[in-house]
Amino acid sequence: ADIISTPDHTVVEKEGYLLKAKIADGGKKLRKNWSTSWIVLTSRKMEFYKESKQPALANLKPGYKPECVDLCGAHIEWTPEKSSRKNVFQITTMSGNEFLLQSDIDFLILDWFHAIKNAIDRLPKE
Ligand code: I3P
Repeated sequence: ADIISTPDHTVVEKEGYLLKAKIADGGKKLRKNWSTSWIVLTSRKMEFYKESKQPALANLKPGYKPECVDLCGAHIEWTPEKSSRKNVFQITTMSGNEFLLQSDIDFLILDWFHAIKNAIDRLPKE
């Protein structure tokens, strides 16, 4: 496969659609609201883009910024108790943001879990 490079020259390790729910912001609980997100994983961060029939166009609107998650010092764990859906894991950032990610497709969510876990394990813890 081609190596895809972002404008800041970080290599995209994985990208694709998952269901996402942000459940805490800076330690403050949020109401759970699942939505489909286009997710881009690089060595030290994840970006969540809004879903759209034309994702490239919607996300290139002037001023649009994807939600960016710093994986440095983050935790990842399976959290079956946090949802009635299957295949849910949680990412918790150093800043106290919590995201649930989900897919009904077993191999797909496993691939994502291991890709994110590997990225976290390669990074310094703080
Ligand atoms: C929530 C919504 C979520 C559900 C959540 C509900 O209701 O139905 O889909 O999470 O369950 O509270 P509302 O839209 O009224 O906020 P799951 O789909 O992950 O089960 P929860 O409160 O048990 O997290």
